[in-house]
Amino acid sequence: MTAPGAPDVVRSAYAQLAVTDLAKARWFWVDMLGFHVQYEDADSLYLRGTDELTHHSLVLRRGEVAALDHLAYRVRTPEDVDRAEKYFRDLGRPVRRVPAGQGARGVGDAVRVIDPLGFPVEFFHTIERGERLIQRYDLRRGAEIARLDHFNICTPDIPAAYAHYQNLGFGCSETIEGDEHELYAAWMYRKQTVHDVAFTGGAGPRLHHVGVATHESHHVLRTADLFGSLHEEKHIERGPGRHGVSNAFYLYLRDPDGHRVEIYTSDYYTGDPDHETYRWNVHDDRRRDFWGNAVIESWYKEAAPVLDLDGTPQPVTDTLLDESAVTVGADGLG
Ligand code: 4SX
Ligand code: FE2
Ligand code: CA
Repeated sequence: MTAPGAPDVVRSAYAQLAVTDLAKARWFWVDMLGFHVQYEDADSLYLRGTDELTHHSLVLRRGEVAALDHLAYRVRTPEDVDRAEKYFRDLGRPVRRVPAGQGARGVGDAVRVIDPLGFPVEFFHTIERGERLIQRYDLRRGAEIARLDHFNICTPDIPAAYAHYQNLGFGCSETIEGDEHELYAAWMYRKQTVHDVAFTGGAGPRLHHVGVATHESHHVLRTADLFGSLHEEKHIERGPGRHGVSNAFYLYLRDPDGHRVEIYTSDYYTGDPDHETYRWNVHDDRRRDFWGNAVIESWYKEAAPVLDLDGTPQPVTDTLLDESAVTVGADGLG
């Protein structure tokens, strides 16, 4: 249940990543994935998918270290920005108001916080519109990215992450649980898809991946073929495959800085008010790949550091999961 005073979150809206080489990042995200460049200068790239009408869903900015600068959620009304400010202040968290023009380009009045899980998160309502590109087939290329779908974050305390997002009014579509219903992972949403955010157990706060949607499974396969053809197959980390959780068709890639992106398509509608959580047992080998293919270790272990509100990398707390968890499979690894 939504906590009193919590802001009304619409959806996961954009991620801002620090990258060490903007030209290399441009090759990966624009040339290979097909993101549309909405704005660029010497220090930043503002990107969106073809279905998005808002100014950007991904900001890449030049930085000394590869890291997550912040995640951003859009809220329902301008008053929800004020609500977010008060909500996180009352939780005793670091909070900073970011007036229009001082934060990300195109974004209006916003608030940035370090949330209880240690993540830098922005809440905004107002954002500039982009030209409609939905039927600009002539502009499509590479993976033909349509929109941002979700964030996946690493945190050592999955029940705490679940509670925090439940307080923000998020529903839970699916979980991975142990035999005693210990929570190993959860997928939570505001928009009517499987998720806006999911949690991977492990040292945190770290960004596991950004999930971006393409329309059809053949776009996912084509993306893998493109990297193979150019002998850039080192960027392919996991897949293509079919997830158990979410039923999506997927491919995980690593960008030139090691930031992980998931090309994701064909999950399902979760908007009914009585939508029930679907629970996977951690011993079910179909949970993460429906065909039972093993998940490569780097996928469980590697993730990006996150910055604080001043742009300094934050310390990472190790996993709370104990040794016994390792025996049930990779979901128990730190
Ligand atoms: O690997 S999982 O099948 O658990 C999975 C991972 C399902 C959906 C996702 O978006 C994801 O990143
Ligand atoms: Fe994902
Ligand atoms: Ca590989």
